[in-house]
Amino acid sequence: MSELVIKRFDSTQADFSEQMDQLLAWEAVSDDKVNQIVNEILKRVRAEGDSAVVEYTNRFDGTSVDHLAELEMSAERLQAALDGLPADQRKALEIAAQRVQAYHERQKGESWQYTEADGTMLGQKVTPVDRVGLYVPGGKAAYPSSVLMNAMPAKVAGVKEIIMVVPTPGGVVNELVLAAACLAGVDRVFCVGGAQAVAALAYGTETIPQVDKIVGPGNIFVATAKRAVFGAVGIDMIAGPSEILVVCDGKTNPDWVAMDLFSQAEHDEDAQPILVTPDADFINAVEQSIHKLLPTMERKEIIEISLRLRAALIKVKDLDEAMEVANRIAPEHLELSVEDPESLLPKVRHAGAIFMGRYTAEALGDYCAGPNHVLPTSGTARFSSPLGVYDFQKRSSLIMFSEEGASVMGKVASVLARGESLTAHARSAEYRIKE
Ligand code: HSO
Ligand code: ZN
Repeated sequence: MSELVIKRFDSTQADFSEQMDQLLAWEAVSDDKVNQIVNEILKRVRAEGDSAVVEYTNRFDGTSVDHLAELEMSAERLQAALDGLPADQRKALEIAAQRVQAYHERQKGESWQYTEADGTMLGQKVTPVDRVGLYVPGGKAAYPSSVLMNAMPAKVAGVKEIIMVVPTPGGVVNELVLAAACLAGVDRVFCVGGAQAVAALAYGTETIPQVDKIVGPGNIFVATAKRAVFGAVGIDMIAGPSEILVVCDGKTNPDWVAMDLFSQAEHDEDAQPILVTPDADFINAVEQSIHKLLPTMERKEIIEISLRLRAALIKVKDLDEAMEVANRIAPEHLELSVEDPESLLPKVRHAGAIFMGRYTAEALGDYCAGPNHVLPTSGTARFSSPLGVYDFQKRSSLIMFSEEGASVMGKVASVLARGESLTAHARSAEYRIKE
């Protein structure tokens, strides 16, 4: 392959703004062929249930089962996966789970109500989603940490049942994924994947129960299926490739910054690692570190493509301008690798997660800091938030009028209803007006 060249930008260049647009251009793939295949799968699973799921799973994952029940992992099997982990893995998973739980406990929304002078009561009642489906990818992106990050907030919210689906191509089961599912309190696990798994969760089959919301990442077939079943069930966000933006004052060890950029680049050839700094020499230093460290990386092929395609080293005037660039990009992960991160914090408006100070490697957030690692990507941090307990809670409005309140507000409602020519509304309200 040709020499690795990483794009460099300078905010003083006249076309800096257009260059940024190009850098950030990311088309969420939507493919007619994929849509067609997915629609066919959804239709068949909806109509035929178990037998269609079995057929697709045998075809795509190379299994040979007669009944879907054969693809369910028993509770004992999940426990055995947890018990079979090497001690250090188990300990690390437990510490991570504890910290994720403690963090998410604080996110729990509570019901509230208040009473007006005439005795009328208003409020909001918070309830969990009843049943959640958790999609876990097989193969290259099977992350036990993601099982924790998706399942624990649902648990904390009080979701009664979590049904996990995970493809096991060639019958290969990821023990760490099962162990994480056990630890997080996942109720049932089926070894099915793809659009057929999403369809089964959305519509229910004889064996797989219908859920109310489907969360978790997946390939283009899974993402397309999730989009298609939205409405019949809730879904979480559709995640794009991982991103990291490091804002640095030039005083962090350049090897650390290079490795932080690698840490997201290694997820995916399409991942986007960006450095923004006012220090031109530091850009050179980080680039040197990149060239020095890249050959030592296990996933160097993936990292290199990500660096080549989507990375950028951006020189700005000062840290204030760095924050403007960061807000424009609205990155999934924002590292403030500076002396005084607290002074920059008020300037951050759009970021999925903010990692403050030189010691705060983004990787800690991926595993064990406590906050969720399912974060808005592709600039969607402008309007959305990390996956959280609130995604598994719903709110119902509470209204209880006193006789007095019904009379006073009945007059108001009546006027408004007649303005809309809705006389049943008006008369319903008027019945309650006291003479
Ligand atoms: N950084 C990923 C999450 C993850 N990292 C899982 C390691 N394992 C989300 O962007
Ligand atoms: Zn990661």
